[in-house]
Amino acid sequence: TQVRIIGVPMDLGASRRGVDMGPSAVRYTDLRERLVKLGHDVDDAGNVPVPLREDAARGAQRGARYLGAITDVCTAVAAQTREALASGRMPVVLGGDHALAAGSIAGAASHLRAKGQRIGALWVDAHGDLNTPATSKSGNVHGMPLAALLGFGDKAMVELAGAAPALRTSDLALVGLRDLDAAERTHIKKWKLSAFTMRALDERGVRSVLEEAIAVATKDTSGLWVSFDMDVIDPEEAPGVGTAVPGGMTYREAHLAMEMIADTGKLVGLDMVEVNPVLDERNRTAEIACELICSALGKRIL
Ligand code: DIR
Ligand code: MN
Ligand code: MN
Ligand code: MN
Repeated sequence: TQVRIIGVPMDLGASRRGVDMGPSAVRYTDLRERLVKLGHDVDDAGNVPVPLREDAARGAQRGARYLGAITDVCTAVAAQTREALASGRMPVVLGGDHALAAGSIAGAASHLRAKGQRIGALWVDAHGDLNTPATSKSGNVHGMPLAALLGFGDKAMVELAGAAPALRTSDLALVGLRDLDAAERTHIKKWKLSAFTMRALDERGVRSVLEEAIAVATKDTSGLWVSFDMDVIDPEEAPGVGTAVPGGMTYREAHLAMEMIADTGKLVGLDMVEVNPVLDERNRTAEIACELICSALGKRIL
């Protein structure tokens, strides 16, 4: 596969700082060489420019801090993922806070839409990221990108890559949920989303849950995007994340999920987000992120 690494050193969407260093930390694990060893042709587009927090006030509004600046960054990210796909390359987007996915997936969706096709997505995250500026309690935009992709929230963000919604509610599955706001629970019901919590993973196991989640995201769609928030992994194993929540997926469970995703042969792009080197221990969380990307791109033990 031809792969393109795209860095998005953005931490504007979160209150805790440091995920802007995530792309460096993941590159530091020799991601590119490791993907080349798997037989891929890999290039690195470098980083999408992100304004400093100190300069990002433009467009700030109550309910969603730095929304204007984040929307601009996401627009650039969308252009990058669209361009990568148009040139036959699979985008691997390194974050950065999860707000960037409002751009990456929208760009991929617009690429497919031009061919009369739809994107499906797996949102692998402890959180739903289903708030809008009207429902968010934190004002953090990294808690809103999935709602925006589904067509809910700030108009500029919802429409940043053209026709909205970028993603249909029926073409999405959320996996690994364990920390939802009341409004997000309401949205899951109202929008009839396929949501698989940690309880589902505990009761049914990764194999069964991922089979169903993949079936949802690949039914009637022509490409699968995986948006992977590292906080889905248990913080005992992956402490370097923006917003840690106890009781997450194990290292092995996450690998199995990625291996199953690789087996579909339908992966068109991947976000790996919320790696926070400030809170990490000797880069171990970035190291896991790199290994998970390799598994999603076909690394096998045998
Ligand atoms: C919370 C936390 N639901 C919010 N979201 C996080 O701020 O909207 N997402 N941490 O990654
Ligand atoms: Mn997230
Ligand atoms: Mn999260
Ligand atoms: Mn579907």
